[in-house]
Amino acid sequence: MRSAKEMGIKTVAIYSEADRLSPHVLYADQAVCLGPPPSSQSYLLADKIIQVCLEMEVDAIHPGYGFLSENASFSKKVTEAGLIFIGPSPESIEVMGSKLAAKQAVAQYDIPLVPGTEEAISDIAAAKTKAAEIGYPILIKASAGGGGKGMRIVEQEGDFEEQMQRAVSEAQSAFGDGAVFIEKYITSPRHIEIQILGDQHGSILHLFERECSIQRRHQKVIEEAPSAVVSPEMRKAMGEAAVGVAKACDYYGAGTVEFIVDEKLNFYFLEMNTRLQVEHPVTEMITGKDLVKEQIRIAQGEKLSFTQEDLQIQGHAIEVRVYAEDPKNNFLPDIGKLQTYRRPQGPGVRVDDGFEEGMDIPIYYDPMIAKLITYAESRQQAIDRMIRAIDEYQITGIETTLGFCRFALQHEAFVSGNFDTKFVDNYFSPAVLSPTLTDEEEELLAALAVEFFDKNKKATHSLASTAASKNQAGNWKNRLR
Ligand code: MV4
Repeated sequence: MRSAKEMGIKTVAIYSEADRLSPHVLYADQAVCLGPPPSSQSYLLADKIIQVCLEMEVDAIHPGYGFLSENASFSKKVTEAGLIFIGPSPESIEVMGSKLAAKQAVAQYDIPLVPGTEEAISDIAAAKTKAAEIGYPILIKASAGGGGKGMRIVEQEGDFEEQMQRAVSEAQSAFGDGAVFIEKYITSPRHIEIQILGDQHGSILHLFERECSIQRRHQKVIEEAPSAVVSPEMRKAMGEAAVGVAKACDYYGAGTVEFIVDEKLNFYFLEMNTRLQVEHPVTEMITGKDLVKEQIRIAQGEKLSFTQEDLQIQGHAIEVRVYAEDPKNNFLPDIGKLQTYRRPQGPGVRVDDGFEEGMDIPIYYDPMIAKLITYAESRQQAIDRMIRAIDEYQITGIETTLGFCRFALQHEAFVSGNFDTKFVDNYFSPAVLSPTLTDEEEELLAALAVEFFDKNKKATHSLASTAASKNQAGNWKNRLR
């Protein structure tokens, strides 16, 4: 909406009853309530949304991310209603929504793929032969899956049949499509993706990579651009491969081509996301391009106003996702009221969020409450700035993943760039968030406690025994370093 406003375009927000006072509702020129909080009764009501748009005489729909943003039938209905869908064609969405169709579409384009089958497995004996050829461990994936859903690792031949049967029945019940295929399992990959922009006149460009390896259970936690391990040559090769993937489905709009990268820095195409992604701000920071404005211009039928050669990486950007989850309690969603909510500020800090102080975090949607982005000249400066911004962020009333992100950003593996998608499994445990004190620090705290005891009994109690004071001690310890 900010991008639209800068372009002189008026906006209409749609919202559910849970979001009546959300910033996006107050920011828009007009707002319409769709219905009760559950998304099945509000944000997923394709026909109702289109009907509202026709009544309000809007020109175009920006589908955001999540909800209906990658729904081919929605985008088709939007167009058929005479409205503009700010995104790719229904055909592109459809092809990339099927992992097998995507693999087949890119087959003529010389795109590196993980060794595996190009077609759905129908004959278990033949698949077993193929798996032996590829070598174990292998991964069974659901064609209709994505984002880690419907995957099964098979460590050895003896487990193949059983795992295959499970994968097929899981895919059938979860996606209504039992098609599965197999790939060599890359044990500890990095996740690196390329941002694409294509216009409706056949030009497709890439806006370099984002590294998204720091994730937990397929939920990204930290993203950055550029990647610490991608050389200019590798960037060029990945960029060209990504443009090839986009060409293979006649892509237009903003999109992301996802690769996994093995420890030898070989990269393989995995899937394409046919929407603007959550982590797009890091690309905006390093390229100076407003991706939402570009999406709108493309949807209006304009040609891209720049070439591949015009694009350059300037500086380094990092994004951390702030979830209302408790990292000390297995990342359980933590609902409640935002008692205190003060954003960090200052040079190179951007906050994209959806709440204000005093608001309740609803239970109905994704627990992500904000994205905190920092930008600086170098990677290390962007890290330092992010730690500074995390320390400035004041959130009380709910637990968040900020402390967990702080831990990750300071970790030697992150700082050196030597990490992969196993980072959280390898290094995180709740104990790292409650640092134990040195003897000297404990003595100091004890002395302080005695001092307070003399003055005020209540203060002693709160200093020595509440969880809050433990956190204080943790912060204080960090400051000593
Ligand atoms: C893989 C893989 C290893 N080998 N494919 C997970 C999300 C989905 N987009 C594909 N995923 C993976 N596919 C092969 N052949 C490992 C993953 C994977 C992963 C990929 C990217 C980011 C995080 C991940 C976490 C676990 C597994």
